[in-house]
Amino acid sequence: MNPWSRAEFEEKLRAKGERYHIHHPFHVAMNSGRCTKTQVQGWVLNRFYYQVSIPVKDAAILANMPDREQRRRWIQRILDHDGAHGSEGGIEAWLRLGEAVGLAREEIASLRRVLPGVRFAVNAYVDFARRAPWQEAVCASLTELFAPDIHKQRLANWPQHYPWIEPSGYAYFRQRLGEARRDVEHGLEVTLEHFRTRDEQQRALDILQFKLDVLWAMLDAMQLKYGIGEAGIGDE
Ligand code: AHQ
Repeated sequence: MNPWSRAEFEEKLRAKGERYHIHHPFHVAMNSGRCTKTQVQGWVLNRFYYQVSIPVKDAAILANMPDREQRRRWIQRILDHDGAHGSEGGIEAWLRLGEAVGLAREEIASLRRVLPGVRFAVNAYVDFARRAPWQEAVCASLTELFAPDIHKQRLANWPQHYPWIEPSGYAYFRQRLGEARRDVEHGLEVTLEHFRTRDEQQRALDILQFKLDVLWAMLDAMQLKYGIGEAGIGDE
């Protein structure tokens, strides 16, 4: 079969957005104000494991990148999360989100309450990034094609739905808006360039589906534990 044109290939990648976790029942409930404080806190607590795993994942990809030009661009992702001269970084901003929803920093940072399903899904992503060719791991990060919408949705809806959340906690979503767009530019360039034959292009779509499943499975675990709206099973 003939490969898709670059435009068609990009279109197929973007069409995967219909399976993005913005459509997961937990996020739909959260962004329409139907989550309890416990459910929002559970989400922040569990997502922290994803946040602290991102720079580890990105460092694994960096180690697999032979090209200096690619490393110079990719290394910025690690600094965005770990912080660098002047900026506190995304991990610190997420801890502030945790405090803004009424959690203690130590409770979040300890990772004690991260659910098995969340840990399992995040570890699958990091392990994939460690052993896959670096271009495939870059392709997996393209779920961020759809991330600006979800950050914008939170910034638009949460203040009115959850007035008890301290607004300073929203800094993370705001800073990701610009970072995600810049990340995706690089990720798309690598992906459209690397996956050439029709089979390779299909492989790219399958990799993106794997990462969509990682994000979806995390929310499945949270929904099972915390429920949605009404008090969930195991609600403390
Ligand atoms: O805050 C997020 C982030 O820093 C990243 C990095 C990127 C990757 O390398 O896979 N993916 C990602 C995502 C972040 N936030 C998620 C959200 O829902 O807030 C979305 C997630 C993604 O779409 O992969």
